[in-house]
This record gives sequence, C-alpha cells and structure tokens, in this order.
Amino acid sequence: MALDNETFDMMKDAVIRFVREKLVPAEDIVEDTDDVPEEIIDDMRKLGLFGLSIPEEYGGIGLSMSQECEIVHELCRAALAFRSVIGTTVGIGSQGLVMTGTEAQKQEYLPRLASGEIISSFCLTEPEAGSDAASLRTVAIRDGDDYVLNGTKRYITNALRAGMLTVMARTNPDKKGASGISTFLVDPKTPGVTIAKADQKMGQRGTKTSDVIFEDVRIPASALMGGEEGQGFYTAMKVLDRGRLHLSAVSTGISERILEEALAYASERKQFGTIIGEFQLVQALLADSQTELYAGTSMTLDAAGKYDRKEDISMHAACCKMFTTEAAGRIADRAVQIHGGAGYMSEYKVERFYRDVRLLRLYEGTTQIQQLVIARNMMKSAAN
Ligand code: COS
Repeated sequence: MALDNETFDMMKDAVIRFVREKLVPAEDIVEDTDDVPEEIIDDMRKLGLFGLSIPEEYGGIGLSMSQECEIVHELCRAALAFRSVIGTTVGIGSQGLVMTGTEAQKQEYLPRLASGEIISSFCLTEPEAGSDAASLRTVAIRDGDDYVLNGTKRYITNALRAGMLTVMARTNPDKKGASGISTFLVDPKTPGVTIAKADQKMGQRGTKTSDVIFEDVRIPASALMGGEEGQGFYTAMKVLDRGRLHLSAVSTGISERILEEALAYASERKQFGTIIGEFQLVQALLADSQTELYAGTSMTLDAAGKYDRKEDISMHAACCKMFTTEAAGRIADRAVQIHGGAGYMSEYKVERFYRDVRLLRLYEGTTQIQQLVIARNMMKSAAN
C-alpha cells in the first residue's frame, strides 16, 4: 500500500502549504480557546488527512508507513493539537480494524473514518492499567447475542469528538493476562456510555482527552473486532508498535519547528554587539539539536521502511519512539535556553512547545516501557 511518487509529492506540498498558511497562523486561537476551529478540521477532511492510513478500497489514501511518517512530520511543524485531531483516526483508533477487522466491520467504519465523517478513539488505558496494559479491568460479558460492557477508560484522546471507540475489554475475567482481552467497536452514543468532561493538562491545549465510562452497555456480538475473542491485547500491541513510528514522526516534526524558532531568534537577537548565533556556546546548542533531529528523522524513516517491507519493527519502533521523544524534550529545552528570559514568556512559542512536547515521552508507552521493549527483544534474539 503506497501512493505513487508524483501524487505523494503533490500531497506533501499541499500539507506544507496548509501548515504554513492555515495552521501556524491559527496556533494562538487554539491556545486561547483550547480547541481546534471547526473550519480547520473541515480543511483537514478536504485534504484527506483522516484517511492517510486507510486503504484506498475503503476510501482512504493508503499511504505506506514511510509516506505517513513524512506527512505527519510536516503536519507537526505546527502546534501538536492539529495532528491530534486526525491522530487517533489515522493511527491507534483505526489500525486494529484495518489489521484484523471482519469485512463487514471494515465496510461499516473505514469509509466514514477515511472521510473524517467520524473520528475514532483507542480505549486501552484505565485508572489502574497504564504501562501494565494487560491488567485492564473493563469487562465485556457475553449475554445471548450481545456483550455487556462495564468499566472506566482514562485519558482517552478524542473521545469527546469520537463517532467510534475501539475498546479493549476482558471477555474472560478468569484469564488474568493478555489472552483474556478482546476488542470491540463501540458507538459512543450507545446507552450507558458516558464521555466525561475534558481533562485539564500541562500543555497541548486544543487536544481533547477524557474518561470514558461504560455502565451496562449492551453491544451486539458483531461488534467484536475480527469476530474472535482473546485477540485484543495482541492486536493492541501491534497497533502500538505502528503508532510508535507515527509518534516518532510527530516528535521530529515538532522538533524541526522548535529548532527553526530557536535559529530565527539566534539570528536576530543581539547581545554584546552581535547576533547571539555568532557565539560558540549558542552554536553548540543549535548543533546538538540539529544532529539529534537528523538522527531521529533518519532512524524513523529507516524503521518505517522496515515496516513497509513487513519486517518485525517492534524493537525499532521502540528505539525510535524513545530517541525522538527524548530528543524533542532536549531540543525544546535548548530552544528555551537560546531565547534566555524570553523563552520563559508565553509571548514566544517555545514556552508553549516546551510544555507540549513533555507528553511525547509519556503516551503510547513511556520511555521506560520503550526500554523494556527494546531490551526484551534483544534478549529474545540472543536466546534464539
Ligand atoms: N506484538 C504482538 N504481540 C505482542 C507484542 C507485540 N509487539 N508484545 C507483546 N506481545 C504478546 C506477547 O508475545 C505475549 O503473548 P502470550 O500471551 O502468547 O505469551 C503477550 O503479548 C503478553 O506480552 P508480555 O508478557 O510482554 O506483556 P506484559 O504484560 O509484560 O507487557 C508491555 C508488555 C509492557 C510491552 C505492554 O504492556 C505495553 O506496551 N505497555 C504500555 C502500554 C501503552 O503503550 N500504553 C499507552 C496507552 S495507549 S495511548
């Protein structure tokens, strides 16, 4: 699955223009209102951004992973809230369905997801199940032709905007680990589903996360993803492997933007009679950031290429996610440093980006979880 080079280049140019002409100028509105304007979401629909990863036969654009990473990188040269609107539909909220859904499930949801008519959310995390995802407690108990869903999901991105929830729940409460977990495709309007108010966060204003509560929610057995119980955790892990590549591109995109801000400031701010970019200590900050950006971009594209060649990328995706998100933190920190006192002021965007990128090292697996995935994979290959 990939777009031909010429069409892809046109799409990439359109995204670059969209970022420059529409998204960057709207960043302050997003910050002030804590929301993304509806007209921008509409523009995203028209550009096909909701369908980036959905196969063409279901109405999407069907990009390869390498192409998706390139587009996401460009999109994330503006405030991260914009990417977040499409993020769950392009990534973790839809890819389990693409990978393992039945034909009927794909037909029901994918065309509407691809067009942006509905948005999806990925409901894995719970109050007591974060890094230890396999310990989730939400249950879906079979009752005749239905399942009855009970439990609470936490920090669910885009739940407030969603028209489809991908919900991981335990269909076999006697099985405590991964094998008792299944995935369901749930309409948030089903009686018994409550989407709580938006969480207040450190940064990334305009992104929406909230609790999702299921109380005796009756869903048809046909909502069981792939029609098979016990597959939910394994699919979620594959979806997260892929999602970690997507997030690496998010990290390199925003890192590039932050570095541009730092470079622009270093090129115009004068102290001691010259622009501060002439000072070697400032140059060291710029050079370290540029090097990390180049390394992160290169490794992400390398791993995305492996994904496209259907190689196992579990370890590589974790390496990319760890490196690029940690690098984004350092690049943002250096950008604040280059700005000096101005870097602490809301009037300059690096203050905002510094807060925004802090989340990257936490969601879709903390840095510590990535370390664990990397080392476990190394140990596994050493044992073979
Ligand atoms: N692809 C396919 N299957 C996988 C897998 C992967 N990448 N990773 C693990 N599995 C399988 C294992 O093979 C194992 O299979 P069996 O049940 O047949 O033995 C099963 O899943 C359980 O794996 P494991 O024993 O490694 O699970 P753990 O409970 O130890 O946890 C981690 C694994 C920590 C890696 C997992 O829970 C994780 O990624 N946690 C972070 C969750 C996360 O990212 N949350 C963010 C919320 S979504 S925004």
